Amino acid sequence: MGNLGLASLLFFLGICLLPQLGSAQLRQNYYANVCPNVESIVRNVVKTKFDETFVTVPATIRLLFHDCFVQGCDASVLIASTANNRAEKDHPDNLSLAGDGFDTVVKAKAAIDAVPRCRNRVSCADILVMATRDVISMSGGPSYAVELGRLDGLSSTADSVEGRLPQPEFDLVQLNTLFAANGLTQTDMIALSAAHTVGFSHCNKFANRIYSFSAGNPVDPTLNTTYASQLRAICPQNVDPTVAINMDPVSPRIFDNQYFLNLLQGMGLFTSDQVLFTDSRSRSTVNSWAQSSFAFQQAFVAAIAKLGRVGVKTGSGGNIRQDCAAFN
Ligand code: HEM
Ligand SMILES: *[C@@H]1O[C@H](CO)[C@@H](O)[C@H](O)[C@H]1NC(C)=O
Ligand SMILES: CC(=O)N[C@H]1CO[C@H](CO)[C@@H](O)[C@@H]1O
Repeated sequence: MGNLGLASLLFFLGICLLPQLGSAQLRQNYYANVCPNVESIVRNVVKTKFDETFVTVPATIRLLFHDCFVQGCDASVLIASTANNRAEKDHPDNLSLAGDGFDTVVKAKAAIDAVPRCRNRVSCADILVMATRDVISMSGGPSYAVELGRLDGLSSTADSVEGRLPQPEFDLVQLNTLFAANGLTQTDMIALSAAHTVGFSHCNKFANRIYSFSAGNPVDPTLNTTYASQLRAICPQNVDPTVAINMDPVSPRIFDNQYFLNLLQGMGLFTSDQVLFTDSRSRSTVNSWAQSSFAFQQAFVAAIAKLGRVGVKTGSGGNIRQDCAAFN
């Protein structure tokens, strides 16, 4: 190879590596030397918890999403509030952060720390990433390798949540804007939204679509009318605020591409779900993943790897917590 060839090769590599800079320290098998069995230790704990309750699946996945979108994937969402600090998890947007997600991480951390060489060597942020990978594959979703090497963050406040999480009333532009701020494309956003193929929602998150959509049009016209009446039956006005329903009414316990098939039928639960099909700028992606589970899985694996790189802490920006719910 001549000098010109070498120069252009280096230039090309530079272009390829540039976008990865902030997360260049993440890699697969990061703990191979310090805690070689960490992935199987986590998987065993997650399997036990999964066998106890299916809620482990959605609870863990949503916890990772909220962690990464608020101050980066740094386990800031796991910190408990104290007398002096109202932590991230106590922001009202956390309401369906079911306790089982937190419990999964705490139990996995205890199992890791029971192995002397592993004790306090694996970050809570990485445990959450591994546990999420495991619940997804256990519920029928894709299996994938995870990048590790995140540190745990040094701050967590309820105020930091403000404006960082998407709202169920969001339209396509609002969704794209927020995801882009986290380095994610529209394609990534659509793939990650399919996490709503498992889990629950409280009635108040979509009540506007079935009771008070607009003047003269109480029901959102993009909502399937049969589905709308089912939703009104389960969620009457003034319903008990703790009532929650499956977000995927067809296969609520399988991490599959049914989410997209539902959108084709007007059965997306939130405006932010249904808009992916009603807006022509995202419809073709929804159509193709409704047709191909494989194509969806490939896109999801790529997108969740990118999600895991958001705002990763390194060096003096973080540490490895001894207790995932408290700063050292
Ligand atoms: C695209 C914008 C998104 C919006 C507007 C949104 C909004 C919501 C809302 C309102 C709920 C119900 C919360 C409740 O009733 O308390 C929910 C649940 C859930 N979300 Fe999202 N979400 C979005 C994206 C995501 C992403 C990217 C993921 C993960 C990759 C995710 C995973 C989940 C899961 C698993 C649940 C069920 C939680 C449970 O059952 O405990 N969501 N989401
Ligand atoms: C509404 O949903 C039902 C299945 O629950 C389906 O048969 C019907 O085609 C859907 N309607 C529309 C307009 O998509
Ligand atoms: C699981 C969890 O931490 N839930 C908290 C969410 O925030 C509300 C207050 O907004 C708390 O009461 C919950 O305990």
